[in-house]
Amino acid sequence: MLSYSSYILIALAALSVTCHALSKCPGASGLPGIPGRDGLKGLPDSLATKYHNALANLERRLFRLEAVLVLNGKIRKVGEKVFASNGKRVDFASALQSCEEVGGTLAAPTNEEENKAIMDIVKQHNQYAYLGIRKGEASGQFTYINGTPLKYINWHQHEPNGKGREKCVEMYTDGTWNDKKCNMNRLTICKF
Ligand code: MMA
Ligand code: CA
Repeated sequence: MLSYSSYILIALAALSVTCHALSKCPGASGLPGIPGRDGLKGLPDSLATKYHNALANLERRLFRLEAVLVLNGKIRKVGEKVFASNGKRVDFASALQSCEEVGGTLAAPTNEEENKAIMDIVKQHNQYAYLGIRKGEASGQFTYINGTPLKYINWHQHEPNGKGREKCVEMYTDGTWNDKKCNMNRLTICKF
């Protein structure tokens, strides 16, 4: 049987995970994203302290797990974003599907630092990867999967050259991009 306070603790933990995912955590207590004792309004002091400490502990445990994954080369972190591959080479639609199935999407660099992080994974596997960029049916422009315009590009010299026949984009091992047909087998790299 769970106590009343356990339920609140679980709810707070869930809230914290959700707000981290949305990068919209409630403010301010020293630890980013963890409400301070006085941020837990309406709770008795002793409970607020308990919940604050429990959440701070969860954050330390998450930090530790992520550090191990980074150490082992399983993930790359850039700001709030995490990039990771399942090591599989599949067509564009299957790559996107496997990322979305686990709550991510196909990785698409929005700046040089992200491009480098994704390139490191491409190099690690020595396999070109599909990026989360495709040619819009209506606009004829390359956009992110969600349809928004590109903030950053890193085309290889003379690319894109597909003249509409190459609607997907692959990353080469030097980090430059090539427009490419969508039915090739390319490394899957997801963003979370
Ligand atoms: C291939 C194909 C194209 C790319 C050229 C570069 C011959 O076509 O990968 O997408 O632009 O190579 O030479
Ligand atoms: Ca091309």
